[in-house]
Amino acid sequence: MKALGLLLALTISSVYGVDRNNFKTCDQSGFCKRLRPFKPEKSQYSLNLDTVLVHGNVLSAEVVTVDTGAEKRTILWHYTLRLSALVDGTFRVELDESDPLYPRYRTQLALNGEPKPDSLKLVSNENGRLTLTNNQGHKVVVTAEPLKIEFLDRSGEVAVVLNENSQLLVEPLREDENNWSENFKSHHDSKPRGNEAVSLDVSFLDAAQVYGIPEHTDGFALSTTSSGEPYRLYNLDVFEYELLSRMALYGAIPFMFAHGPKRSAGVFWHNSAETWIDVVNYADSTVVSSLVNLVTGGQKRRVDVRFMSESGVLDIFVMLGDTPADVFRQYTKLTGTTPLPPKSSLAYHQSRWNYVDEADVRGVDENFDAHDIPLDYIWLDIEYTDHKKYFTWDQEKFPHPSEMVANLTAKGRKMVVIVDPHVKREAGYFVHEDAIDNGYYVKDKDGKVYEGWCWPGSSSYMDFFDPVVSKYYSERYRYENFPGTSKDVHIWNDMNEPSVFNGPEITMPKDCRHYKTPQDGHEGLASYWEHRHVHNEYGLWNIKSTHEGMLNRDNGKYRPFILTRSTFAGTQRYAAVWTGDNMAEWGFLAASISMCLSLATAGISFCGSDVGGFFKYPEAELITRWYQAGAYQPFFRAHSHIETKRHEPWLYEPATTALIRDANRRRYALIDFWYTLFYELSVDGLPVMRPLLQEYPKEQETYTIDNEYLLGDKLLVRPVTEAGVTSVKVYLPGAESHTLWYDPDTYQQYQATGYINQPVTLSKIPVYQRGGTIIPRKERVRRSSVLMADDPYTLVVALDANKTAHGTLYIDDGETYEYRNNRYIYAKITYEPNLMTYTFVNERASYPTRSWLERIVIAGIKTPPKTAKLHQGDRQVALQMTLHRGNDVLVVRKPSASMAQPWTITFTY
Ligand code: NBV
Repeated sequence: MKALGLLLALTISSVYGVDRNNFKTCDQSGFCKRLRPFKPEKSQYSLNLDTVLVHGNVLSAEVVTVDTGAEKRTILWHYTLRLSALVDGTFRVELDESDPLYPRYRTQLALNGEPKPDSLKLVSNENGRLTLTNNQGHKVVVTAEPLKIEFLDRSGEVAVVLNENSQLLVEPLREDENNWSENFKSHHDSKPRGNEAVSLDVSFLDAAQVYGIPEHTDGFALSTTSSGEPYRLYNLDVFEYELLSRMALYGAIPFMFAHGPKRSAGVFWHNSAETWIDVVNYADSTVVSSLVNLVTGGQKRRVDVRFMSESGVLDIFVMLGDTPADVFRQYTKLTGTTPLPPKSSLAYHQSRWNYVDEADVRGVDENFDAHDIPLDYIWLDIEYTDHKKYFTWDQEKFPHPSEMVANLTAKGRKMVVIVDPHVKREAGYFVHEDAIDNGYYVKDKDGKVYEGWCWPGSSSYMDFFDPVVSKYYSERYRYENFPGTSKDVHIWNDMNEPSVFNGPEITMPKDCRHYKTPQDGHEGLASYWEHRHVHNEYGLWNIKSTHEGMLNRDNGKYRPFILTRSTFAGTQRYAAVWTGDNMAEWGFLAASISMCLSLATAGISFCGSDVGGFFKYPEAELITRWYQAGAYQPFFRAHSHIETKRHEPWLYEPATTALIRDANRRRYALIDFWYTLFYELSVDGLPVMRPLLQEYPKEQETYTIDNEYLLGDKLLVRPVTEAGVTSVKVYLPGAESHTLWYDPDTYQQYQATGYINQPVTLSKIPVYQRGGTIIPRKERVRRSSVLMADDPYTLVVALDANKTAHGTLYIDDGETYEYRNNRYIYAKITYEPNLMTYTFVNERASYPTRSWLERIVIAGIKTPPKTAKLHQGDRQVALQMTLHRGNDVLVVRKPSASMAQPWTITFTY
């Protein structure tokens, strides 16, 4: 009964919208309420200059808090400060108690290994100030009393300041008789260790805006929080989440960057506990001018932020830019980048809660063929399992999973199945029995197995923090343990915030206990971590274990594809992400852009939203626009709620189906472009889906644009997110550098002039190829991307004002790690009026692709060449050319060069 009631509450609501009562405001979150008003005139923290030691790349010193109210200097508490210089202009500041009562939690999985050191030199120690430099020409000035740390850019200007507003705080752990417990609704948090919050203010000088700290539905540029709630980072399953909100959502990535005409800078708050962040942008009209004058002397370009976390050590990375791209690179240096995904995962995915049985799956698969719409993956949601027991199948509805999968793979298609982290507590269910027998579950505050309520009913949760549990869980993905799966069955980890229907804020109680590596002398409270310390990285432990399992099931041969809902810093190393349970409303289509942009800058490029919306039924225009947008977003999947009317592409009027087909075909024609972008992401960590300010950091109009974006530095995309419009405003950046933009369908050329009104019809959204770029296309769209592997290429050369262009192309087998053994091609393609070249960046690498060059389209040509000749090995062939449009588009026909070898084409005039 209880289950049914909950299910009804979760699935049926006449009025859509979040139930805010389920989630804490800052005032209802003990530490946020306690810390937010903390704005002392003077910081209590001061550095003891006699203790300063600089060794290697680290400065260490004792920091004490002094009672600023007392007549005599009274020391309250002792801390240890570490300031380290890391490569590429990154610094790290750590502050922990010198002798804590219990060790404080240090986030474990966010960093991709130990950060690489730079040198740190102490240049001077005078008048209570230490000046240090790294190898890159940055300076750090540490003022001892009160403690303040200033980071100077290469030109000697202060870029970032820590503790300028005296909000540094590390609450010492105390042995106390006090009862620290807190209540929220009917939930009690015993808080056995008492208060242990950490907080720090960060000032970004000369900044026009700050961005990041996903996941929120607020815009890409963050807003001033003084008159409302702070931004909250706490992974939560927020049912029917709302737009333009700073409430917590599924993901929590404590990375933020600031940008202004002078420079960019970033910070990474390395903490996995519940975190709230205040923002004051002095340029906002909501900030009273007396405050602006007081703090900035009337200088409006400055943003102050403040991080407040419930527990952990204070650990912050400061990234000194200079440009947005520099900061993104610095951040992914720390937390890792996205490894190359299976190529097919960049194609189109069809999902629904649920495709109900094997016949249903077959029907969906066949309908895509019948309607000539390409498709790579069909997804199965929770109903495929035997009563929500993951790693099993419903024997009645899915009696032949292997055959079902084989039927798909025969067409070059694949499958994704869901595996949630909650485990059904049912006698006889092997996962549960193993977990009980071996103590694999997370424990409650009293050390007994924690029991929550989720889809299967009574559930418990794997404690992935224990390496034995992670290994056990990863082994569930072995083919022999999960019959019906194969290398072509990939995994969706949902509900991994974790979602607990009857828990506080629909998640796990904070006083639950997790495994901690045993250490001598660590007993009682020191022998486990509380869920409070680790909450935001729980999902990351879940997908890490899944990833390991998927790698091992093939002895490391094939690349796994995983989709996760919960995110933390570092998620990009394992999984793609989607924006969760959105709604079939125009606002959610728009939000998919700002949310994915924010995630992309925080390292997670592989992002998309449920195309068409999860809740509610999308009318024809909305679903059309959503497919058109999704086709240009990294993760492209339609998905919907179990109770919505089915809305697969062929269930609309033929005209709408045709528009959807066209949108999908556009994606497939560009599949090699996408794959190349993801290869480049795996190497440089830079966003695939880019905010305009990344490529045009000096253009101030770009600072708040979040309804259009760039794919790499090549395509500009402006999805239509408004109903019934016949034109949209588009910003074409690059006026100063005389940038040209081309419509990829008509090759019409646009000069960058800032905003234009672009007429639109229902047939497509505005997309522009930047002049100076070359983009690979495959014009023969087939029913899946795999079937297009050997197809020929068209290269679209869009000329810049100097009549030149360049591009890249990545080719490999699309699914294995053989590229690590040099079995790939990464080609540089350049065009100059006399010469076009296709050369391999890594000459030792090769791949025997059967693809060939079918056509070159050169747009923006003024003087057409008279002859063109292909040179490949010993072959020389005169090529035919035709002129099109107003004679400014040249097509070089059938060069027929093999793409497995370099080639050149010479032109004469
Ligand atoms: O597994 C069912 C759904 C899934 O379809 C959706 O994509 C997830 O975000 N899941 C959430 C569970 C609860 C939905 C109300």
